[in-house]
Amino acid sequence: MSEVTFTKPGTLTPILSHGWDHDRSWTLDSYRARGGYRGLEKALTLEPTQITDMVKASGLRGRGGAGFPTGLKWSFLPPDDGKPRYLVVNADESEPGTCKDIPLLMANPHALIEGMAITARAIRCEHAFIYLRGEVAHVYRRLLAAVREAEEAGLIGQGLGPNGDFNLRITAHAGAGAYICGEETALLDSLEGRRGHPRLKPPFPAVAGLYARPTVVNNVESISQVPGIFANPEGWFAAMGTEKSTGHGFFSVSGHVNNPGQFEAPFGITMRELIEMAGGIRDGHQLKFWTPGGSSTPIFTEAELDVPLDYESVGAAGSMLATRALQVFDETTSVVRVITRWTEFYQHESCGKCTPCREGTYWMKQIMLRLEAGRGKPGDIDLLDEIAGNIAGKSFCALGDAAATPVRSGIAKFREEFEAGLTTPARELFPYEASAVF
Ligand code: L3W
Ligand code: SF4
Repeated sequence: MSEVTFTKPGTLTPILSHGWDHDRSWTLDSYRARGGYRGLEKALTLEPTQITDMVKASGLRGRGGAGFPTGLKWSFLPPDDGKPRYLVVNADESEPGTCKDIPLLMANPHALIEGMAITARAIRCEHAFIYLRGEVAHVYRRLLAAVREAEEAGLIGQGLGPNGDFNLRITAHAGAGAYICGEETALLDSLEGRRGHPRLKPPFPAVAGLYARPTVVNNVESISQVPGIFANPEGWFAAMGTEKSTGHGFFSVSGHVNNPGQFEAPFGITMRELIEMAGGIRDGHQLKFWTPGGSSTPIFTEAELDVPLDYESVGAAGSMLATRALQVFDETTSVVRVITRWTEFYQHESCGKCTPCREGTYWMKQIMLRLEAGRGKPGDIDLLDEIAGNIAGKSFCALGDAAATPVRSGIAKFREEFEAGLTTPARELFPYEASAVF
């Protein structure tokens, strides 16, 4: 099989995606042939605090959306009292446009298992969980097979390591397909067998998480990055990316480009470069808007194409890097239609626990549907903006903010299209056939 090649060598960094096109890349044999499990071998010779310190020094930040420093999160766990403490991997990938963890799990599940073993060693955990999005039965089967392979090869299990004191059991659990279960505390409720509702924080999971015990919750990509930090020379990870957003990650380019896909690159790459690597905007069309981090982040336009894609620069430009779900929309797209679909999604996924989100997402949906149909009422746009303003910052968890964000950002950047929705249906201004990608 050929190596992965890219149009711009040196700009992309196929590390986690290295070998994705190898025959049966997901097997233990293939992973080991690519150097897999060398990081764990090294980590097992270190003290837990040394492992955490190395992850801190790497600058690795959470890849699930918030970008919280990974090593710092591990260090929040209270001292070991001999009772259980847990690692939970958040594999409930569901944010619209976010599609990096599932291909990673399919092509390279052992990177996650090795990363879990190193993390477990660092936080002195003997039972770790993977909470997987419920709809992806094929990924669940692959994960179960990979965990079994690692057990049979003696990489995880009981009495392992140079001193025979490394014990780890991994349980993969499939959820039931609720977006809210990607919120870390709702995930923990769901894993405990309850309905997934966010918990009040603090206490953070690091102090009282699964079964009220200290728990680290990290995203699939975050944990899959850990082996590389130990298998490579010191400073390797921190040398990539920018000063505060170190390393590399997946940039998932979807929508109106010629070759959508996963592009693994150092932080600080720009959208202009990524669109070029994705074969450009589809032929004969121009960029209209894009999302830097999925549907929950303020939208960008051509003006932000050269913003370095790192947490600080995207934040300074008025949005969030979040999950690096870069959805591209060309001039055939109705902003109102896209935001209506996202609003329907958030309304459907709202868990109903708090009033601003439960009621507000429903009202926003009603207005967005009217505007999409060209039957908006006078005052609808200001009302919509006001409702979104009453959800953002006033809801119990981040889903409320997420629902309000695209609405407010759409009105701010494309108000004329919302105004057109008072009289003209989106399907007349932007025929669906013209904007469809597939
Ligand atoms: C201990 C403290 N731990 C913070 C931990 C906290 C969590 C992490 C980040 O949301 C974002 C959200 C979405 N002691 C701590 C502490 N922690 N202070 O640090 O916490 P937080 O609250 O900033 O973020 P979060 O609740 O984890 C994640 C955004 O991502 N997002 C992502 C969506 C992605 C999906 C998907 O499909 N993968 O849903 C999109 O925008 O809005 O801002 O672990 O415990 N003092
Ligand atoms: Fe549930 Fe929405 Fe409130 Fe979050 S913001 S707790 S999803 S109702």
